[in-house]
Amino acid sequence: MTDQNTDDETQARAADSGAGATAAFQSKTGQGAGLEDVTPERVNTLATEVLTAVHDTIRKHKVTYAEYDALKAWLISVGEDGEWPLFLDVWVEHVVEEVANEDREGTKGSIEGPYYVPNAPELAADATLPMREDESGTALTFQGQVTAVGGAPIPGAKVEIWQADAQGFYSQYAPGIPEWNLRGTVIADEQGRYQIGTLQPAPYQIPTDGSCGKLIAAAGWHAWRPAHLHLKVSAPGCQLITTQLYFPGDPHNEDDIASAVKPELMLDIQPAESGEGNQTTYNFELDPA
Ligand code: MBD
Ligand code: FE
Repeated sequence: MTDQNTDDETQARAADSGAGATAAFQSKTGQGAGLEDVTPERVNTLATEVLTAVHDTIRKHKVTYAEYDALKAWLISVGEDGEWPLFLDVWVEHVVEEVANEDREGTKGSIEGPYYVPNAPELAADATLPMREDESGTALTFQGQVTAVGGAPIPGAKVEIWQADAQGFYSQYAPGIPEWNLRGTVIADEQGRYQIGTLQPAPYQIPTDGSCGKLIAAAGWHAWRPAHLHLKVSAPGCQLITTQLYFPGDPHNEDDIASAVKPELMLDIQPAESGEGNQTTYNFELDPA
């Protein structure tokens, strides 16, 4: 297939990210992925409705055998490329997240995506994320407070953060990056506060050289997500929230390929008081468990 993006310095590759994301998902869930926990009634209802929607689409658009075979070939290739996690997280997860979090009052959620790794190194409340000595990018101090809904501070809340570097690459999903680069588990102080030194991530283009890229090219879409920070914020007695934060002015805030931007998740970026780079404050409010 053709690779639309020739700038491979700043382009994630399917081979580097797909297999790793599939292996990580399988080690999280086991191969069976919980199907045994879903009742036959539920499987019957959902599988029947999804298949009926497919049948209706075929009738409505008079889908041909050529199109059916193209679909079959593409579905096979998604698995071969290890891109089922990427495909599902980009085009489906946002609705699962919407439903899962519809009753929350605290901080809005957003999708986890395929690149979370549990158990990143624990860091103190005032910390710098692990990064290379010559890590490039604009310095960013990310600070704030974790409270319960209503405002009570949560001492020792856990703030897990992971992000792409200034070239748009995630550690463990691109070659040559130290294992825990730009990943950390920050433990908030006794007032629930944290101050995290990091760098502004680049906008992220999902791999264009694999099956998801093939779909994007065939449909005439684009492959971009806006720059974002990923977070999981949690504390005993509270519901964990998985979310993302975004940077004002990013051209892809309006057309995120993963449909995961919400206005409540926009950062307010200011020049750093220290004079170096930028700073931003974002507070998290956790719903009770
Ligand atoms: C990402 O960085 C991401 O956050 C999602 C949801 C999908 C692909 C790449
Ligand atoms: Fe991401």
